[in-house]
Amino acid sequence: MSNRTYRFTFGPWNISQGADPFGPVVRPNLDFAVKLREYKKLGFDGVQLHDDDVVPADWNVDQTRKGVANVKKMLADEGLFAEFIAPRLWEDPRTIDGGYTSNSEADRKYAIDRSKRSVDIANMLGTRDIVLWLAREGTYIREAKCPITASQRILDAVNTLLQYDKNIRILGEMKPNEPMDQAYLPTPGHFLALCYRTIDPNRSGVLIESAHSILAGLDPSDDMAYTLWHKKLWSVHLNDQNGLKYDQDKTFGSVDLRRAFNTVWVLERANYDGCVGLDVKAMRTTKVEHQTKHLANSRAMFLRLVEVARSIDAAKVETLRAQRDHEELELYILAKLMGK
Ligand code: 3MF
Ligand code: MG
Repeated sequence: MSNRTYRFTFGPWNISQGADPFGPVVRPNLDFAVKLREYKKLGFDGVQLHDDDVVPADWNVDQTRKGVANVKKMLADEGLFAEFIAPRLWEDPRTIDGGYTSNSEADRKYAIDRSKRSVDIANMLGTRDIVLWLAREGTYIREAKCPITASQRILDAVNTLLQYDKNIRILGEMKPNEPMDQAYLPTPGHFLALCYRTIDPNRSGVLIESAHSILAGLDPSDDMAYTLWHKKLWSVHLNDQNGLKYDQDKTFGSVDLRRAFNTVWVLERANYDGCVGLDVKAMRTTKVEHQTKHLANSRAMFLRLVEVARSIDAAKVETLRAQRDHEELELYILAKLMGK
């Protein structure tokens, strides 16, 4: 078992105002600069960013260059690095029915142009990773789009970006539903298959979010193990999820400790060397003075589970496996999780 240290990251959207579809904000807005000052205090090393977390999407080239330079300095002053840029393609009116898979040619062009601009921002901030959460690439009713054409359009979009910049990497962050009823390429496995069809499979991989796998009825640790085996797990969004409902982004390990343990154990055994990203939301009831606790707690849970994983007696596990004594193996793991 390794003794390496992990690099922790999260996105500024993880310090939020607590609005939900049924009620308004319950905490004041914090400026980006104020959020950045929290990172190191909370034990984090880097920042995950949407393109418009950095600069507004409608700024021209010159404004964008100056704005990005300003954010680059803000990050440097805090001793933080930018992990990735994700084009936020789901809020603009032109992507109401998807970007890459929209039926409108003009909307598809907007989505591609905005994604290319995200690549430019990534370059200026010194990161080569572009994350694609394909939020609206799906349908509310099956008949709304041609699913066969949609697959090709997503591949074309990824290829266009790989072609646009010969250095960047594309990481698909797949989620089976929400906001759409059904998303195209709903799981990491789906995107993985697409990676091998791109013009550069070596620069095509995945980011796996625990809650997204759970929403697809899959185990996040198995999803991660499979993509690690492909050498294509380049980032993670660790969190937790209480069953099949809206995407909850709960504190890592808070619902199913054993599932979280298995996630950490897999990352440890595979020598995962990407960032440990957390995509977690504070509960709506959280007071303003506690609004970053979910981040600190998720990180602490991860590190506690690393300790547990490193304390597992691999020889004992092998013996129990060979004896097919899964009852004893289960008790061994449960006892470890209870600190016994
Ligand atoms: C939605 C998500 C997204 C992505 C983010 C960065 C807003 O379920 O997980 O969070 O993580 O867009 O890719
Ligand atoms: Mg996420």
